[in-house]
Amino acid sequence: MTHDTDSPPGARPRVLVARAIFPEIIETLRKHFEVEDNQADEAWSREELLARLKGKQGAFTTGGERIDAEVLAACPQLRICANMAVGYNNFDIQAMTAAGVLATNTPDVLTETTADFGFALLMATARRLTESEHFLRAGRWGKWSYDMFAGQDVHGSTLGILGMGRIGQGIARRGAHGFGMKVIYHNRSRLSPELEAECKASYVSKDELLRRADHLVLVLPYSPQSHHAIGAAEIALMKPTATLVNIARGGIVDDAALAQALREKRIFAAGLDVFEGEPRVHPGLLDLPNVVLSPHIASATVPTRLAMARLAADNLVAFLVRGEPLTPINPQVLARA
Ligand code: 8YV
Repeated sequence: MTHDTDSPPGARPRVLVARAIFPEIIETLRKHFEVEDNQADEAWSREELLARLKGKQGAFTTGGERIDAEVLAACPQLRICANMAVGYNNFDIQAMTAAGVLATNTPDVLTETTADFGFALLMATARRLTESEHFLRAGRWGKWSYDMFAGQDVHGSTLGILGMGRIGQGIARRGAHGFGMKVIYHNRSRLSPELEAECKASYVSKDELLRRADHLVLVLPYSPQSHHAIGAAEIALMKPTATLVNIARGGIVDDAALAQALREKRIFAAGLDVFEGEPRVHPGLLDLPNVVLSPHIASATVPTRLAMARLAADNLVAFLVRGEPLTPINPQVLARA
């Protein structure tokens, strides 16, 4: 598809930055583009986003901006959306490819940081860290007792991983090499024998994963196929002593079913960094002691967030200036350009 270009020849491309971001990243973008940014970080409604995106060739997005056929039809000049996230379920890739709009994401730069956090959440969940801290802060610690905040062991236990991409492999390595865990996984495709050996991970069916895991970590991408991949029926297969950790996307777990299972102690505990409909959190989760909650921060370290922002910005420059994006999701668009 050819793109409308109502800018005069030689004019600098126009780029919209949808959310507040490191000022130095805005400075980089301003060296190459006319930039409209949102440093005030006021939430733009969809109508406002659409209005601001009109006439822009590039967009710097986060997981919160939905780019779909409606947006693409309204913005025929748009050529690239650079997502500051590895996940891109906010993009309708099929519609973007059909419209000749390139999509990029930020793989690799957040893998280890996100795997660290997944492990931290697993540990906090198994060892009841936040629940016990709340107890202490509330002045309720009066005496030692043999079963006070007794949790589940992490070392030597069976670690189940659903979704075995880069982050899943990072978690597997931490579990196998650092904590002597037995690692089992399920994924759409099986890893190569070399990678399985490196991660010390064995491939199993999803049912076997649910039945055997002492700690189950979800690291799969969200799609209509993975919607409610963990619901009441799946939770029913898990051990009553098991923990469930979700650092993938809200919507992969049926939060209502999980809240009920946790309330009835059908599994031991859960650690959740992502939620259906976030930043709203299912009210049934909020008053439960056996769930550790965090506000979608698995990639949030200063160096990693900077690296993600830099890669998103570099994708805009590399594509709009040189025609060569660094981490394209739909490179078919390039062949047609
Ligand atoms: C982002 C994430 O912070 O990379 C991802 O897929 O979920 C997080 O690292 C979030 O999507 C905002 O862009």
